[in-house]
Amino acid sequence: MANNITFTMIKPDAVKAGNIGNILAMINNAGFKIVAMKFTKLSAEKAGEFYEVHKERPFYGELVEFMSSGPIVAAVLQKDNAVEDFRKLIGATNPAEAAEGTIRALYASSIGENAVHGADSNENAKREASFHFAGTEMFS
Ligand code: FUP
Repeated sequence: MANNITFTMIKPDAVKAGNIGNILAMINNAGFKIVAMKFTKLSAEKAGEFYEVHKERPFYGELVEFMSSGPIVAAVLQKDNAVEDFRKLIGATNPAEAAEGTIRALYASSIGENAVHGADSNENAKREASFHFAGTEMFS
């Protein structure tokens, strides 16, 4: 299973815009199985920890503020080649550059408020999944 999971969040902008259902439908239709999911809200401290890798980047403060500004949906998804295939489904970080039909092209408004997160490697997928979920909360 290790190489076949990815981690995602439906970010506060997409939750606020009422797009949880649309995004989950796209995830299901693309063949991903939801093996863990929660509707939750990150504290600024938790968001800061999650995005620690970006700590030195100029957008870090805004990113942490945005990601803790409202509820999110966190989920672990299972599929062959999950990380790469999910990155394709969500599209480029900047929605202006995201391919047509991708989640970000459809639902993101800017590079900062870009609707969804997708892990960028198998290693990070595992780390991010266990950051948000206990082993007993995942059902593969
Ligand atoms: P991605 O893996 O596509 O989510 O993109 P990154 O890991 O490069 O960035 C993580 C998050 O930081 C993005 F989702 C949004 C935010 N970000 C900005 O706000 N400005 C930037 O220039 C780059 C990223």
